[in-house]
Amino acid sequence: MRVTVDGITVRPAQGASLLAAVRLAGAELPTLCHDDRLTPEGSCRTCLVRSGGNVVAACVTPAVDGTVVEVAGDALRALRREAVEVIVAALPPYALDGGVDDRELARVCHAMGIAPQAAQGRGGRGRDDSHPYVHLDRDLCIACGRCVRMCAEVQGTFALTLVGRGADTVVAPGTGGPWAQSDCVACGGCVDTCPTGALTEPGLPLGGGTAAPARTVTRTVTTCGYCGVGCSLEVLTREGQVAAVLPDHEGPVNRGHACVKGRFAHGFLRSPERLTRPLLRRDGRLEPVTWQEALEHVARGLRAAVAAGGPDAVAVISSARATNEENYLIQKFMRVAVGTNNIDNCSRLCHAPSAAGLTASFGLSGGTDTFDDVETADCLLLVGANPIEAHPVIGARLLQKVLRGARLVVADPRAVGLARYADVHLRPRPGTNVALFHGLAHTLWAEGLADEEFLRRRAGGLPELLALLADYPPDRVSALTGVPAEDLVAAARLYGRAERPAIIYGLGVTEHLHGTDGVRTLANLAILRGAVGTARGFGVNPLRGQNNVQGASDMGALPDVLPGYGKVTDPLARSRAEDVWGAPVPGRPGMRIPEMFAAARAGALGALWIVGEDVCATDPDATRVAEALEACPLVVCQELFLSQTARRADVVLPAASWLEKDGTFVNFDRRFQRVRPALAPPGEAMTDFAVVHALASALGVDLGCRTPAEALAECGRVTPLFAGLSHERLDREGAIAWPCPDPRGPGEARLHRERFATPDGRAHLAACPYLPPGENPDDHYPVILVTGRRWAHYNSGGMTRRTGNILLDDTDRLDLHPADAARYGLRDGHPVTVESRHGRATLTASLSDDLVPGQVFCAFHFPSSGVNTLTSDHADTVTSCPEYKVTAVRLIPGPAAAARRGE
Ligand SMILES: Nc1nc2c(c(=O)[nH]1)N[C@H]1C(S)=C(S)[C@@H](COP(=O)(O)OP(=O)(O)OC[C@H]3O[C@@H](n4cnc5c(=O)[nH]c(N)nc54)[C@H](O)[C@@H]3O)O[C@H]1N2
Ligand SMILES: Nc1nc2c(c(=O)[nH]1)N[C@H]1C(S)=C(S)[C@@H](COP(=O)(O)OP(=O)(O)OC[C@H]3O[C@@H](n4cnc5c(=O)[nH]c(N)nc54)[C@H](O)[C@@H]3O)O[C@H]1N2
Ligand SMILES: [Mo]
Repeated sequence: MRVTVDGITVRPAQGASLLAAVRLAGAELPTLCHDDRLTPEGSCRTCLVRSGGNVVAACVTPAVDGTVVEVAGDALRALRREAVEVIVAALPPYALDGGVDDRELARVCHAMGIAPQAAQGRGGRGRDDSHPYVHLDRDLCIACGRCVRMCAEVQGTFALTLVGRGADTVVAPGTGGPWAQSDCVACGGCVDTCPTGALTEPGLPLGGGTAAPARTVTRTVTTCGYCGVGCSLEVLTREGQVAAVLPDHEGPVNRGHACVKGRFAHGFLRSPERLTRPLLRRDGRLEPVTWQEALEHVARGLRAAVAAGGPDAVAVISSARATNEENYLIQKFMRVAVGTNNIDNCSRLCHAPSAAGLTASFGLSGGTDTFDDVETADCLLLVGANPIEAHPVIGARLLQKVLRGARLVVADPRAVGLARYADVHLRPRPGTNVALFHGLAHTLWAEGLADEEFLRRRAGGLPELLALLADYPPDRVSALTGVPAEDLVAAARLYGRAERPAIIYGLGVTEHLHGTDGVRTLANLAILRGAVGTARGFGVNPLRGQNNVQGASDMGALPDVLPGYGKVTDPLARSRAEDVWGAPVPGRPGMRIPEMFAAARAGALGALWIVGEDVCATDPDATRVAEALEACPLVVCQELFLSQTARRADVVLPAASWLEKDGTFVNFDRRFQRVRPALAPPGEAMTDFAVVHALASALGVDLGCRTPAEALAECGRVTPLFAGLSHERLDREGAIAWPCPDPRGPGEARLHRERFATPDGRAHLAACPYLPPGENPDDHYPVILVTGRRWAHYNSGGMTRRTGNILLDDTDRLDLHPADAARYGLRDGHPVTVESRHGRATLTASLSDDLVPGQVFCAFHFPSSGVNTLTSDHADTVTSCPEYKVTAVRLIPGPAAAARRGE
């Protein structure tokens, strides 16, 4: 297609607008209601051009072959200027004032020579400053609708609308009432796109998608340190403070979008509660000491532990919040300086079953495809994951996909998030996934929806699976899971008949007594359909949790594997590491997290070093965890805050956060991305990298790897998976997926295209029978408690509770069906005591139709409510991942003290 713009010929893509053609030609054409990410609206009349004899708004006029467009010319200029003058005249005088001169409107006015005095409106429509992060000045609203479209077309929350008529039209929350009480989830998209500053975040007056803030501001592009999505963020700092965090429009996963956590929840950085000095317990109290005293104390304690019980009397829980380079260094410290494999990370608590299950099925522990591919699927099977709240940027991308017509099957006991948009919503009883997946597999096979050619060429284990599936006809599965047989069949047909189906899943699959079986039997579905390792579907993809849980595991912060997943029991893998490290590597797998606690309680652990994990708040059966720490002679906790765990430690070391460190994270779809410091850590806090080095020095050990860049380079010499990666390359090229063996070759975002990474090159079907959960209700504990996440807080809440997010959500609620409320005498908004066989917690009852009777839900973001004293020590039989998703409880009206009195 050829279009001529003021005499210049350009070739825009099919379906492009005149505006796109004009931009291609490099002609100057202002816009106000336009944002490339949104459907054009043509309401501001700022982009008027002449085409085919008519004056048209370029943004809404499609380009057709041969179009001649006139942009320059005084008459057109005057028309456009008039349009802007009309808009500006209605605005209050401060609309074009100094502090706001970065906004698009101000820039357009400047370019057109419209003076600030042109703004002469009377204002008086008032502000809405009720929300902690999104403030509205109605007088600056020009009703361009960009915020409304952003909320609908990118975020998918549909929280905003335009109200009023004519010149009085203004944006407002669709629910009416103040912004703070609206459906807004504070992704910040509306603030970003607002061209006038009507919508701003408090602090820095920013607005306009391409806002160029004041010159005193420093910009740092880094990767978000909350969840595993891996959003690329641009951090603006001014005088040592974060002024704002904006989504990076080049971010490969987030593409200019973000969520309430990455975008706004940075207030914790300068919380007065931030740890700034090392603390040492003396006479029962934690007191500030110098780094030297603290490190010498730890070094003495480690030596004493080894002297008493050998190297295996020392253990570390490494942090999935920390960088790859830090995790690499910590595992090297344990293996080389201490001589033990006692290292684990919180992957144990979430996706260890994914690592085990995907490795058994396909040979590698990562998800099988890149999210960009997954998103092009025509049918999504979303299982036990709530990305709308837990991975909001992914949730938003998936939702848009569904709104554009992709079929959606959701399997989740709760009717939350994307379940509202599902073609079929399967609601299995918690803990019955394996039966559910067998039911789906049974139907795939029975209805001829399996890919027999793929199964013959590329898979193994079919006869065993078919023999097992005979026991899982829809009726029986319905009885086991509570899912109606017709829903099961409908879901199997959707997945089975789709051209390019994809499976995406979360903790609802893994955090069970048989979580690994869950992953494997879910993978069966993709194998049966030939929808993995082919172009006929997009495999099986876990939505990994923490910002760097994939990376912490990749770096070998696990008891049984070295960096790159070479087994510690494999002499070849060991010798490769030994060659690089110049030291022997112990060949016996170390302890997993629950084994560390058990060893401590048994008096067999002399020292436990905990880096960035609040085990006393987030590990299950928290009372027993506290007992373990109590019993361990030396507990070292490396933290940002005096967490529940730090309070019980003997030494507390103040750590830098993700906004204060240099390195890399690996996101949920295996992309390495750079992390860059935007600020210096407060007080004497140090990066985990520096702390490990300092501790090694205190023991007289030199770990090498002076810088994070050197650490990643060294890791690449230990394992071919990462050999092609370097900081320098990531700085140059941006995100790179592993496996990446070659510095000149690209990473492999799609796995298994030729052969699977299993020893025989085939995918392995798993014939594991359904087995019931570990926790089961009885007369005393008749209700099933499911635990999981809510959008405004993050895990222990240690960080998000110390930000404005606390104003969005200030308590741990127990969601329950009104029928259960009536049955147990509970009232909405009133305290409820939840008791399990293991502990007791006080929450606030919240009545909701999202739950079925007999099942209740809560998060664990407020440690003081004690949710993890309820959860049991039942754990996945293969990987020890806790059964967080099933706990039998009873419900008693009133707070715990009252409940006790009533006993
Ligand atoms: N806002 C926010 N985001 C987060 C986090 C956070 O704390 N807050 N944490 C991060 C971390 S560490 C992780 S691992 C991820 C987790 O992200 P998700 O895996 O999405 O999180 P969850 O809410 O724990 O669990 C997902 C769903 O599993 C469902 N479920 C429970 N039992 C079953 C079952 O038996 N079968 C099926 N099919 N479904 C079941 C629950 O109802 C729940 O909706 O989120 C990350 N992102
Ligand atoms: N009931 C229930 N419990 C659960 C779950 C559930 O679904 N239900 N989910 C589990 C899952 S999936 C996970 S991943 C765990 C998460 O549990 P945790 O890992 O314990 O939780 P977080 O709050 O993410 O972070 C832990 C601590 O790390 C600190 N921190 C942050 N960044 C850094 C850093 O760079 N360096 C250092 N040294 N410290 C840092 C924070 O201050 C915080 O106190 O919770 C688990 N617990
Ligand atoms: Mo997690």
